[in-house]
Amino acid sequence: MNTLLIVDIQNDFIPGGALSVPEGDKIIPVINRIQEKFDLVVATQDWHPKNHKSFSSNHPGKKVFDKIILNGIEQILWPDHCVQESFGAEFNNNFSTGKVEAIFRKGMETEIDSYSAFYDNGHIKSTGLSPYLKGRNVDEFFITGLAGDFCVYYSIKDALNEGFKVSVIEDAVRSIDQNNFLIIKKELKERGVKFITSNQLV
Ligand code: VGL
Ligand code: ZN
Repeated sequence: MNTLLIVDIQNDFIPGGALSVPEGDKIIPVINRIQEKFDLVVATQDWHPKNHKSFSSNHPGKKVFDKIILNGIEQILWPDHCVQESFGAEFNNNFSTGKVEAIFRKGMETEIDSYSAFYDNGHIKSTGLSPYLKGRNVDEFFITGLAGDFCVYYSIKDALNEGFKVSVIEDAVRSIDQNNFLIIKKELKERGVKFITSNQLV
């Protein structure tokens, strides 16, 4: 089963959004174009309650991008983003979702953040994505989306631990910090992750 995972193509991660990823909009036409090459397309959505503890606004005296320890785990404090049922949490209108068979939401527990499509950052709660993919006989998948240095990266690490093989479609990924992504790329390549461009898909 040729499978594509599309991470967080939501208004808040697109330029103009609350936590915008530089050039985040540029990957949408690529993602739209390649979906027809896949038998199974799955997407994720960051989906926070308004009182989520990853928001600096819920920590008086703290600023956006400050780091704190939240329930024993290092946490970057973000601007309010992807609040449930807000415009910012909606998929961007230019993103074609017709082929998306299932949507996995994450980040709903107020006390813990959840970057990965598979587990929260403390590995306490599963989203159900791993058993879903295994139930569809998927043992490898391609990944695209936002942000390369957070949700895409954490999703890949969890996927490797779950035994999946992963290929990153690099022209369909953008990061909050491109330098971070280059460091991540080196680490993931050493762990067997392939990096390709969309024109290499058959
Ligand atoms: C993300 C930071 C906070 C992401 C989500 O989708 O990469 N980053 N929430
Ligand atoms: Zn988030």
